[in-house]
Amino acid sequence: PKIYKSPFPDVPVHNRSVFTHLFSSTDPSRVGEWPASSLAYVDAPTGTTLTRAQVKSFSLQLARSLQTKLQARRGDTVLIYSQNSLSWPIALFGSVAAGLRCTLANSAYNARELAFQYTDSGAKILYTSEEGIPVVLEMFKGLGLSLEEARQRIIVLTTSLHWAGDAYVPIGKDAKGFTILADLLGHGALAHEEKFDGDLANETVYLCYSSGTTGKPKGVETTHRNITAVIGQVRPVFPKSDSGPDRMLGILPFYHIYGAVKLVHFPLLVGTTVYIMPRFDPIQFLANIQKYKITNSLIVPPVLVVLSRLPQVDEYDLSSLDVLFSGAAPLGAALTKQVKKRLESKRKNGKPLYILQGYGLTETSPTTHLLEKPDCIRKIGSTGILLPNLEARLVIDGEGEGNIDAEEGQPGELWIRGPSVMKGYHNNPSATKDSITHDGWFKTGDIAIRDPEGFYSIVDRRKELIKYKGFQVPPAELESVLLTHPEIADTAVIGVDSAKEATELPRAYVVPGRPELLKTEGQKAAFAKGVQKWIESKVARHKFLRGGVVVIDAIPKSAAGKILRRELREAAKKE
Ligand code: AYL
Repeated sequence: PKIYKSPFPDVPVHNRSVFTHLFSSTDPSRVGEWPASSLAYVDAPTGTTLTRAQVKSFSLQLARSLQTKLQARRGDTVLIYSQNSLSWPIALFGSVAAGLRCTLANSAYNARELAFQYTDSGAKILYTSEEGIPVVLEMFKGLGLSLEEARQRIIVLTTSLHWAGDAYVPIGKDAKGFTILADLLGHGALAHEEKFDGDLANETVYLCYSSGTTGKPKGVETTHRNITAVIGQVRPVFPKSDSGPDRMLGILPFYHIYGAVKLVHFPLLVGTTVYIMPRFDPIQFLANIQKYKITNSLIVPPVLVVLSRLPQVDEYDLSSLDVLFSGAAPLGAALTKQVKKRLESKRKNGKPLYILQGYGLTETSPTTHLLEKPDCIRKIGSTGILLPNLEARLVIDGEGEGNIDAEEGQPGELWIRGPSVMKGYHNNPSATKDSITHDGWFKTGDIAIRDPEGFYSIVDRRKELIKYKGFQVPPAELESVLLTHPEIADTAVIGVDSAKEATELPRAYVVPGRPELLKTEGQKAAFAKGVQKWIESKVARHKFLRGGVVVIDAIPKSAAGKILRRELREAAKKE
């Protein structure tokens, strides 16, 4: 095979747990490499801060209560269901310090979606924000638990809190009758994280959900080594600002591996402060950049659309901004240029704005490729170079002759090997076997081209996955929901491109159960609208059928009964 190696020298891969790697130090005035009093996270709306020492201390306090009050044991799984907040990293690192694995759920999930992940991951304890309580209670009710039983499993992450002297004071809506995070702090602390005498580095620490190349979401087993490796691999390549320490604006959701690694873990390693926003809001985004003199932010392509159009962009001083880093979906060169020009033209300091790109997957923890500052114009549109310690192949299907490596410069399916590739899919050996070869190559399902200088571009997707604004929308899941509609006989879901919003939009093709009732175009359109509305009561927002519902006579399928998505996609492109 034709194996491409990273042009960067390998970085050391440690045999350590996530908690020890990030928080231990021989110097008591430091947490990891950084001063204990340095700010780790700041709540952007209120300005409340958490130092590195506080994150470590609160985590060890929580870890103790998880063990003594909630009887959590090493290997147990906890689920985090909350938008970003200062409490979020404490919940995560406290659980990790107690030896638990964390499964991270989309905070927009409804009770059905949450129940799937809670059950599939084998979680017991569940963290939720106040807003999430009704959904969580509905879920537990559906699982047959009494209110009392449900309460014993819930920890409420009050969304705002402040630090007053020695006390951690939550402010927030009423969560009476529930254990809140603050109740579990201040009852002593573990002296160090829970010990383990097994192969800790190879133990699963996180379970994010991804549909992979096909089917429904699956738990991705991310190990301690995956995480400590990937943050080390990113470190030498990730852009730094020229003007001193970076201040990062955190808008990506922490429950997605992109946010969890780049906003929660990586900043602790490299000494950055993260200004946390509960969710993306365009005006707050601009206001916070100005207020906190933000130097960089990780985004998804639709954020650039907002920055290219929003009139208020001109009202804020964004001159501190050094880097906007896009990932999770394709980013066009034209949009990149437009935003760069608009933001730079307003600057009096003449500083360039770097709009960079990265690529990765939940299964690769996630980043595998990054574009560096000096290449931002020269290689615009490229997702960058392979990170240290990684190897890549570009493979084409040899039609019966097995897998053949593409010629140099030709497209092929990107395969990745290295220490940041997941252990496998949780409880799903067959999906694991389909996606990781016996010699450790992970098949991404993306089609890429590598130029002679080693820059990769993603040109197509082989897998059925749809991406709405960076969020995964597994068509198989929407199809199974649609098939529960009494008037739908068959269905297929694909993504259609929206250049305007820089995203794909999920679209359903549906075969009506009683076609004789839909004779006129008007009747069909009304039926389609009805289905589009109906799905909104069944799934989280990012899965809404924004690309429309199309009534057709039959779904194109192969002889084996597989949906021919490519045919539908090609037809949609011609519209
Ligand atoms: P998942 N260009 C095109 N497609 C992309 C890109 C990109 N830059 N990044 C991700 N994708 C698609 O698991 C691709 O189809 O992880 C890939 O298989 O939600 C799929 O998204 C994976 O989706 C970074 C930059 C992480 C990006 C990421 C993406 C994590 C998304 C770290 O630095």
